Amino acid sequence: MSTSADTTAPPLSPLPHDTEGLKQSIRDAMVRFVGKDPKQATQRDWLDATSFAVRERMIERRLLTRRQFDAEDVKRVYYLSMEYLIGRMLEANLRNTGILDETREALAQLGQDYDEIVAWEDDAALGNGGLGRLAACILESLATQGYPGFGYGIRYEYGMFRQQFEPYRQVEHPDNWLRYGNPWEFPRAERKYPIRFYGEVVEHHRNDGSVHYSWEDGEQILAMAYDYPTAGYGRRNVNNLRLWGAKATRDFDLRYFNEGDYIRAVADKSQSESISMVLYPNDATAIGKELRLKQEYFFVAASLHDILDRHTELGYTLDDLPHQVAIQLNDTHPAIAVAELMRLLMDRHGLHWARAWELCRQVFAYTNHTLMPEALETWPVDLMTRVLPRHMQIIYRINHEFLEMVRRRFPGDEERLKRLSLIDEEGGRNVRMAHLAVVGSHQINGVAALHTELLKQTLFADFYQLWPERFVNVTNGVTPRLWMIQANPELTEFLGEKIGHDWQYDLERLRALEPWVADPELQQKFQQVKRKNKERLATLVRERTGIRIRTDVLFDVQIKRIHEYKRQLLKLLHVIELYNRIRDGENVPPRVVIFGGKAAPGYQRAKDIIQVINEVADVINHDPQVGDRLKCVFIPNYEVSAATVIIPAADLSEQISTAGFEASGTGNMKLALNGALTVGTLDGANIEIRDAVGEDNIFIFGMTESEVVAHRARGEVPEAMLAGRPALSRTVEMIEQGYFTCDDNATHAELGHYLRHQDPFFVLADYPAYREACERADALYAQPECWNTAALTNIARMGYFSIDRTVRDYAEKIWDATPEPVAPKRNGG
Ligand code: CBF
Repeated sequence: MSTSADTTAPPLSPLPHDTEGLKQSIRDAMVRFVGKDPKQATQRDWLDATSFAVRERMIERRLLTRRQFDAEDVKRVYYLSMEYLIGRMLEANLRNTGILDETREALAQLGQDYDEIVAWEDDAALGNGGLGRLAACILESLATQGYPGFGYGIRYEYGMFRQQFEPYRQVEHPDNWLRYGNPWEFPRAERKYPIRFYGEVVEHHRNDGSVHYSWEDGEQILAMAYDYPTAGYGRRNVNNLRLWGAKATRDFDLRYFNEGDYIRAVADKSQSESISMVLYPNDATAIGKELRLKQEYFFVAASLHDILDRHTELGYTLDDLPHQVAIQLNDTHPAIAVAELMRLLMDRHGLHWARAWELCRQVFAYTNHTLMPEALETWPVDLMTRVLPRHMQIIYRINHEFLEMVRRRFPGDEERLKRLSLIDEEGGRNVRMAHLAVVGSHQINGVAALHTELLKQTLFADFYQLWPERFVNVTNGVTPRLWMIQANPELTEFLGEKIGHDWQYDLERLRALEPWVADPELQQKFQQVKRKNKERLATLVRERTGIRIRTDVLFDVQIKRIHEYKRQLLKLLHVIELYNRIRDGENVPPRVVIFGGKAAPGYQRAKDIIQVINEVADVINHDPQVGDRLKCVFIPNYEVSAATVIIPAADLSEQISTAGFEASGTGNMKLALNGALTVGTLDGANIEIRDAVGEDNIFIFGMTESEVVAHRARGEVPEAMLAGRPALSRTVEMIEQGYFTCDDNATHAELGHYLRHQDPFFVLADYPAYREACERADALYAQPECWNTAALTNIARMGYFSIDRTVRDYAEKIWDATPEPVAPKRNGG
């Protein structure tokens, strides 16, 4: 039971939430916090002043939430994630706090245009793609449903790079999102923890014969907390996202200052602060850098220290940990937490191994987000021993005890021991972080049904055999607050008129739309909404690329990270074939094809794909014979705020990864929720989307996961797929012969060669089925009533893919946590 919760704290005086009150707060904030006379203020100043006014109201609720949690003995859920892809905060916070309309009006009365003001905010892009966006959705849902759930991560000074095409190839520019300060964050100078790296482990022998270890010397860096309040939608709960920034320790500074070496002191200071400087821009590709390992340990160590401090400050004992604390490891990135918690419990709190291990295992759970071997982190033992010597010792001991247990269950099975070991002995010795996460967790989950099955059958088959009860599936979801209410206000209004607003809190209630999906009047309104959204997107396209697109044709959208397995090349081959058919005089249904997504900077193949798409697009878009029958656009710098414009305008959602490779996908859910029909493989959550929306309302094509495995085993040369397929052969030849390039034949030739001779993700093998699926889509689009019925059916049946269901699944299957909604005060406010 919590003993130190301050239930006697004086009540906060509520701030007004009406237009007049907000107007006053914004004006005051302009003077008091921004330091400007409203007459001289710029639009960015208005953005800041408005943010401060909203923040005041959020923090009031944050304190109430905290007081209630402290008083009520709640179990807290901590989400440890290296990435949070949040996007812009002002509009999200206004919406969730319930004061968006009032603020819009307040700004109007102050002579400001709300839409122009919010557009000044930089996206908080502290993540790469799906994994980081999922983390942001989960935090929002935890608050919305009233769970005591908190995020921990890194306050990167530079987030995801800004992508430009110069002129066709991706060039990365730094994302200095904090350069003008950030009105949303609360720096907590008092929450600073020293984090050690390097040094040595000292053994202390006690009188009773026991041995105690301490980790000493090396280098210390401070982790300082920055808090970002996270508001629940339609609730008073406001949770917290705590991001850690690196600071040099004072001792560290003083050493060199005292030696008179000012320059060295300052240089070393920034060197140590570089830990939180930049997000690694990789997604499902390998990373292996000392700095990355240090980043991982840095945020994990600070978070665990903070969690244990809070736990004890609230009066709980270490034995209470499993009842009060659940820690979710978002992928392997925070897996070092298992060794760190062991270290803290033993070396700092004096627990013996067995008890510490028991507690650890009850507290941690691990989410796996990928099966791709190159994306599963491993760290060289030498590196780990140097950077985190005590942790390496602990990992050895965990491994030893674990392998002893396996030996007892499978005597003489040396191969199994090698497969299961936390240390990979092949090709240099490496610590397998996924194995550490599995062994240290009471539950392991995949993020879609197929993905979890594949985890059990392939990647973690040996672990599954040991502990089948630890493996559960939690299919991903998306927040309807951002991906519907904010992104698609017209559709939100349209739904409100027809079925009310309950779906905003319980997405399954969209089902109420089903009886009307074929209603002509409703369909007409839906089409009007889509058209408006297409116009909005056409403006964005014009502003970012200079290309003008029609809004009365099918919008075919593929937006996601650029990766071979996601198969942007499959779409590109289709685009080229359409181009050829138009030039051959065929009557091809018109369409606009839209790509968006970033390639990891070191991923040359992905960058080649971007370049070639841009070059193909340039030829098509300038061909007078094609005109506006086909346009191909690659929107630069795809980010959350751009996604909120692209997704509501889409008709066709491209989810065309090679089956067995996309863990889940969440773009597939966002697009279907907004009434786009999916053309997709039976991969990731596409399978569950098909089950939900029905075979007739989705265009499924291509090899299944087991067919892919069989196809690979046959070892056919990709080129063989071109035999008897003249249109496809012509397309590949055009690429390899440099038809679309003026000055870079080599890249095109190389890509053509890659398709013909390597094609590791079976683009050519799946192409005929893909083209046929696109034709089915065209045929349906030519019948607007049928298309609209299918689109509206998609919307009506997407309830399962709400992040709220996902979070409830985690709470029930993994965390054993219950919601604690903050009660409204009797007099409102
Ligand atoms: O689970 C969220 C997403 O994570 C990834 O983006 C990842 O980084 N591993 C996967 O690629 C997606 O399939 C998944 O939806």
